[in-house]
Amino acid sequence: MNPQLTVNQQRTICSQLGRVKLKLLYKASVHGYTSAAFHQRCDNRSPTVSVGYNASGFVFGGYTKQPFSQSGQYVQDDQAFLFTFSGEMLLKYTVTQPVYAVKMMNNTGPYFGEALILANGSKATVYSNPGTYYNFNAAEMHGNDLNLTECEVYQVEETTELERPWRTMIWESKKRTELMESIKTYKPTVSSVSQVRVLLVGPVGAGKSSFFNSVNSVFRGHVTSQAMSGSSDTSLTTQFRTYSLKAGREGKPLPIILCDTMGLEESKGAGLDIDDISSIVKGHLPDRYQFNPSAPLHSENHGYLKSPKLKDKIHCVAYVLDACKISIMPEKLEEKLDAIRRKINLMGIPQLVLFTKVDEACPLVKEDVRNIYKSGYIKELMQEVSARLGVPLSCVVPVKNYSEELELDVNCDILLLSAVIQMLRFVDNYFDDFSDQLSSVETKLV
Ligand SMILES: Nc1nc2c(ncn2[C@@H]2O[C@H](COP(=O)(O)OP(=O)(O)O)[C@@H](O)[C@H]2O)c(=O)[nH]1
Ligand SMILES: [Mg+2]
Repeated sequence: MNPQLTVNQQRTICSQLGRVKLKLLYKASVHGYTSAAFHQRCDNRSPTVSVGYNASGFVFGGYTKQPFSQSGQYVQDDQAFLFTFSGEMLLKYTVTQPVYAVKMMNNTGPYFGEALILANGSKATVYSNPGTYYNFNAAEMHGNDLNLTECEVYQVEETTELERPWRTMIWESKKRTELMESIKTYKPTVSSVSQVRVLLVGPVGAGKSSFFNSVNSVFRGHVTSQAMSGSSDTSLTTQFRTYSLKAGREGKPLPIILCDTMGLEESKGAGLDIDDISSIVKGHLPDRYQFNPSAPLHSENHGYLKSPKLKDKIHCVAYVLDACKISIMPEKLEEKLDAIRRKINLMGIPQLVLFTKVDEACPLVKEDVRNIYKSGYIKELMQEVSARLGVPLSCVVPVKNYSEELELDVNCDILLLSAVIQMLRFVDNYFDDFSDQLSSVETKLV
């Protein structure tokens, strides 16, 4: 179930209500425009934001802190308000007689004063009567278009702050220097490999390219964007790219290469598929390999490496997932990820989840990245991603990539660098297993 409110609109509403987030409870196009469906999903829930949408493009509704019911009574709420969006701006119409703020009727959707009813009488329509307990201008609020194209009710949830962080992090610039140093001086335990390869896999727009750019920026000392990033519905990256990180502008290459792929798309035959990933992981594809979603890979294709060495293979897979989208992840995508994960498991490659956009997901984190392990909400989301993907919670690492900012921030850097360190630890595990296997083969040969 996808919210129709954009992330920006949700944020704008939340900014009126404190450190909160919105959770979609009821969506008329999914559950029906009936009062029964509305009450079944929304009764006893509070606070809520009810939203109507019409074909003229208006987005409007009401907020109440009182739980919905079917008592037939008015309920007092001095904080209730109606609203509409004017462009990106929220226009608020506060309740004029709080005793009549909300009416708890069993035969309608959300009912504010005598002023506004959404999904009136189990129909996709609005009842609008400016002035009765709320003052608003009808043309401004909904353009006098009283037919709904959608109606949604969201629950307002606190983003809880935990008493103690659940993972320890040191947020000091000395720590950043130490982390950078350990990455620069990292040496794979297998001598034939000088740079380890980490594959980034995830849906379009999850932040794969941004992660490479962000880590590269940390080492450059300012924000850079070498890998094309941006929002687009289908994959911007259609080539397999391997990006070597550098220790500074003219510095030596770091011992880690991030491999950026075309995005995973939920539909079959679009985006990266499981066989492509398998070829990448086995080391068959060269840098700049051009994907063609409609034609499968072929060993005769240009540049295909027939007998890749250990150094060409992938040594760790990172699933890049957007924290804001985890609870609305389409089933098809979940299935695709599941199939990939099984395959990678069989190959014995360590896997982790890079959990991006934690700033967008949680106002506490947006305020200060150091709240990352204090946010109860982020913890819940990380638990959810762990359960959905079947990876242990200890394999989920949150990051905030650089997206709009021009200057580096020491705390963001520390979070990004910690993710890289985690990747290197996972790679070490892989090489450990690998040398164990090698030595058992040698023993057998002897
Ligand atoms: N706020 C925020 N935005 C991000 C983050 N990571 C990526 N973005 C934005 O998300 C969009 C898609 O990112 P991109 O790296 O191109 O995704 P890709 O398709 O996985 O390579 C871009 O507009 C980025 O600026 C993040 O951690 N926080
Ligand atoms: Mg990309």
